[in-house]
Amino acid sequence: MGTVNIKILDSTLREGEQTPGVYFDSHIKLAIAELLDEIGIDIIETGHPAVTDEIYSTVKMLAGKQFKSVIGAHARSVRKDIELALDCGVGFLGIFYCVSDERLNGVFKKDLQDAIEKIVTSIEFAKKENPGLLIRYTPEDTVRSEYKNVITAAVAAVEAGADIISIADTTGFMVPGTSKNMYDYVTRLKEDFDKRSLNPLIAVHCHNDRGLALANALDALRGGANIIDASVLGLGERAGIVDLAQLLAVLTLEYNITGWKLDKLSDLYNLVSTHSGVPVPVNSPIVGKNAFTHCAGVHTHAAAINPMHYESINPELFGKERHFALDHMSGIASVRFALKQVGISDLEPETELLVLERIKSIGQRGRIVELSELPHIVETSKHYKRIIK
Ligand code: HCA
Ligand code: CU
Repeated sequence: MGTVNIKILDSTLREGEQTPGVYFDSHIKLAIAELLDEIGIDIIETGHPAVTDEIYSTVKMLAGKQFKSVIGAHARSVRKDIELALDCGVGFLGIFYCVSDERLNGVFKKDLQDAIEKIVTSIEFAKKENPGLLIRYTPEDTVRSEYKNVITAAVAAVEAGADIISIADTTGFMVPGTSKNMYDYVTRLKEDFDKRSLNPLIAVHCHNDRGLALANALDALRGGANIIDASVLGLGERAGIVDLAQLLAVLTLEYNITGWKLDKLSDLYNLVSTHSGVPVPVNSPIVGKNAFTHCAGVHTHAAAINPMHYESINPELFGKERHFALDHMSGIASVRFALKQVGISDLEPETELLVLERIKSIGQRGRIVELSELPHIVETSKHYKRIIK
């Protein structure tokens, strides 16, 4: 794959806090933002200042830091929300409003023209107050709304001063390769802007209800999207959104995008996991405990000779180490590899076999042998005598 120009927006502090029960204290938000900045994230969406005083103060505090990342806030299309966000001194403002007839008529008792008026007034006001502000407009639930409503509102938003239009798959409805896919959506939207000589950046916000958030985001990228939203652990409403570590991994490996400090991802995930109470799944790509751990004897034997037999991602790229799990599946290659890791190299072959036997026996009882146990297992094996032949 060739090189692409893509920006990453992290929404752990905004969308991520919409995970039921998740709230990050101000100082934890600061610690998370520092890591996101260090990793090299382009835009950090830090919250919706109109929600509480504490969120307002935290957004303002983060906007005042000398980060390389642009600090962003979220706002409804209402004057009060926008004033609060402007007051925080953010460099990015995400404004959202729905455009589907059903939602407008059913929930807001308004029509599309009313909605567009609100959107345009909000954007014009924000741009006038701060001409350097990066403004994104999102037609909420974009992909399930009438396309003619989306394009009408989006064109009005860009003409009013919006720099970015975000395509929100608010309910994780899209499926690559079917008639409802992000590639076609982005392509069509870009063509329609082109026809009007408008050229906003296109962002995509993909929810994970069908487990396809990352696949949809990559499909959108292929269609020419410029910004992808993600969050740590994919946190967000319901099944969440695109997982940040997985996104950065794919972009690094397949699109030759460099410059991110990928070795900081584990610290970031541990921090967010601790303070959100959401565990990092053991089988999570890149950051999961098992992500670079080989288990079955056949695998460990081949991987000990050359890891690439059973790996398509080098753990070192993420500051991680390869492990061989010690359990009932282990073979002698796993044992030798693990012994080397704990600095034991001169064992008699018979003792090695005894160590393997012990490990398999413990594994059969449903437990993994930790590396730290190994020296003690070796020691007891050295003293083990087979008295029944
Ligand atoms: C929300 C919905 C949103 C908005 C995305 C955006 C979505 O939480 O209000 O403003 O770009 O998924 O549509 O997260
Ligand atoms: Cu969302």
